[in-house]
Parts: sequence; structure tokens; C-alpha cells
Amino acid sequence: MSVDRARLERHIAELSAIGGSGTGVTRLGLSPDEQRARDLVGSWLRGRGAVVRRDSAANIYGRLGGAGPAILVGSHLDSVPEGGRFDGALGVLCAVEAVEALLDDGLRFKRPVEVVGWCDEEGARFGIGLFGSCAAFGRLPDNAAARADQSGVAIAEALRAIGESGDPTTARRAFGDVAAYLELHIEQGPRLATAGIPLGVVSDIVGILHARVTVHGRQDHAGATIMTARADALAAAAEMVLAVEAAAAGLPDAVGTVGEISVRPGAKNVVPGECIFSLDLRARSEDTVEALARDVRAAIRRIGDARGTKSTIDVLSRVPAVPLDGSLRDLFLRSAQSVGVAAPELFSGAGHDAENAQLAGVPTGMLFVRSTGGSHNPNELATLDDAVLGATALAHALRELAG
Ligand code: HGY
Ligand code: MN
Ligand code: MN
Repeated sequence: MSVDRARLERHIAELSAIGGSGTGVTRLGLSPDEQRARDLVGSWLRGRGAVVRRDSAANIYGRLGGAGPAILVGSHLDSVPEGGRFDGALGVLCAVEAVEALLDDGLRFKRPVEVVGWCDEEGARFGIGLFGSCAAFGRLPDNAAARADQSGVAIAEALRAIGESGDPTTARRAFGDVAAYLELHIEQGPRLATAGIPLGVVSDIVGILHARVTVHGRQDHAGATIMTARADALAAAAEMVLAVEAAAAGLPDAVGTVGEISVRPGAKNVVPGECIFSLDLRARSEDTVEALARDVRAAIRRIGDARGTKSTIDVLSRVPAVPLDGSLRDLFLRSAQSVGVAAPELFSGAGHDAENAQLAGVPTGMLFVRSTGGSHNPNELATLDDAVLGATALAHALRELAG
């Protein structure tokens, strides 16, 4: 069985063109571009005889084989703003290629296989990360469909705009409907590239807390308000952002990021009355995530008290740290070996849809493909050679599970 290199290269180029600009991609969740990506992947799968469907959370599935619990294989189709062409997309592309290569080889699946393209994994527009797989595995936060983007459009409206009911909770898969979940993903960090190894097997995924902090100060005149009479919401937030950085730097395997910030009213001659910023806190162990969250909350309170501002912290999502399935880790180690790669086991600092599957009790495995240029930026890169190795190893794993 061999992967069709030219077909994979062509598919990478076709998918990258949707929302593409230069070497990057902006293909936000529940955007028209994300729908175009689903249509493209759906056409490939239909072309190989798959039964293709979209669920009420706008996830796309292409099913081959008969009835019974399916082997799910795929990743997400959306990107961050000005992101890379491979984050998520390569997992879907290699899943399609692995299935096509097995079909080309005359394989008839003894167990059903479903290629999945998850909707809105990044949560860039509505703030709910892993949205599509949260819906499929029953892990959506309460009232998720009411969560609105910055222009006030709710998830329910965005779903209705593409012809869905607007209630993503009906996308939940019946328990036992999924026998296993496999996800190939670029590493998005430097470890495989530094080691000169094209594939890695994921042992566990970090715990993640996403929140929104609103700092309430006092809007005032920039010229007539002396410095000791201010409650400057942005200056307070700036000190809090540095405190997040310091708190994360002080804990093992922890990271803390403020990626979004907005100021009101946002005029150069007005002391900011309100500042809203995002929190992304992660660590490999749950205890460390909780310790980091505690330190950050304490710093926000301390800084606010000293500056006369009041803050609220709204938790947007919280995914616990999760070890992946041991037998699927072994399967991926063997699959990598089958393409001549002694793959190391790595933890994932990035969150993935795989977390939701494993947390829902579905045995889940992840295969990393070496990437360079960092990630969540247009320089993110996986080579075609490494993508072919990844797709071949994925096909090997699929054949063992469903062949
Ligand atoms: O944020 C993450 O780790 C993932 O890229 N959504
Ligand atoms: Mn990402
Ligand atoms: Mn991703």
C-alpha cells in the first residue's frame, strides 16, 4: 500500500487556497470559507463512495463501511486569523489520503471508518475552543449556542445561516457510536525538528483554561485628570498581563498568554474606563493549571485594589489535562516504525479535538508530524515528504484497526 504523493500534494494546495493568502490561511470557524473547506473535503470523500453528512455543529463526516461503531480519523478545518496552512488541515488531508490509499490497495473495511473535519476548533470568533468536537462528545459549555462574536452574531445564528437548526447539542454522538479516534497533527513546536525526526506519538495533552477578564476603571479626561486621581483600566490591565507572564514563568510546564485585548472608549485623549483581555492558561498537570489560575486571580485582585479598578473573570472553557490511550500510542509507535521512523513520545502543549474524544471515553491516539516555522502564523510548514510519511503511518494504523 502506498500513499499517492501527487494526490496529497494537490489536495494540500486545494485546501490551502480556501481562505489562503501567501503562505498563510484565515479560515475562521463557522465562516463561509470553513464551509467551502467542508464542501471540498466532502467532494473528495463522496468521490470514493463515502456517505457524507454534516451534523448540527457543522462537523463533516465521510463514512465508509457498514453499520456499527466507527473508527473516526481526522482533525479540524478552521484556522486562527492569519494562521498556517497545516494546523488541523494536515490531519484531515492525511486522513483522506490514508483512506484513499487503502481503497486504492483494494482494502474493504471490516469496521466502518469515518473521516471527520471538526468545526471551529480554534474558537477564534466565538471564544469556545474545540467547539465541534465538544458538541460531538457532549462537552459544550452551557448555553454555547448563545455565545456571540464581537459583532453580536450568536453561534446559533451562524449555524442557521448555513442551514442548520442552530442547536449544536443535537450533534452529540451516541455512546458506543465511536470505537476509536485517530488524529494526525503537526507538532507546532520545535522538538521533532530539533531532533531531526519526522514523526512523534502524543502521550498526553495539557490542561487548558480560557477566560475573559474585564477591568472596570474610571473613564476620564486625559488632560484634566492628574495622575494620582486616575483609575486607568488599561494601565491596570497592562500590569496584570505582565503578572500572567510572571506567574506562568514561575511554574513547571506552565504557559500563560494574553492574546486579545480591547479598550473602551478607545480614544487617545480619554483615560480608559474599561479593558477586556483574554486568558489562556495551560500546564501538563491539573494541579499546575489550578495553581497558575490561583496565582493569576490573586495578581488581578492585588493590582486592581492598588489601582482602584474592579475586575471580573469569566471562564470561557476548561479542558482538563488528558493522557491518551496506551494501546493506540503503541499502535502509532508501530505504525511509525513501519515507515522506518523510531518516533519519540511527546506531550502536546497545544490543545486538540482529541482531548474531547478521550475525555468522553473514546480510545484516542495522536500522531505528530514535524513542523517548522512555529505555528498559528503564516510561516508554519510541514514538508510533503513528512506529510507522506504521516499519511502512510496513519494508513497502517487504520488498516490494523479497521482493515
Ligand atoms: O490553542 C490551541 O492549542 C489549539 O491550536 N486550538
Ligand atoms: Mn491551532
Ligand atoms: Mn490544531
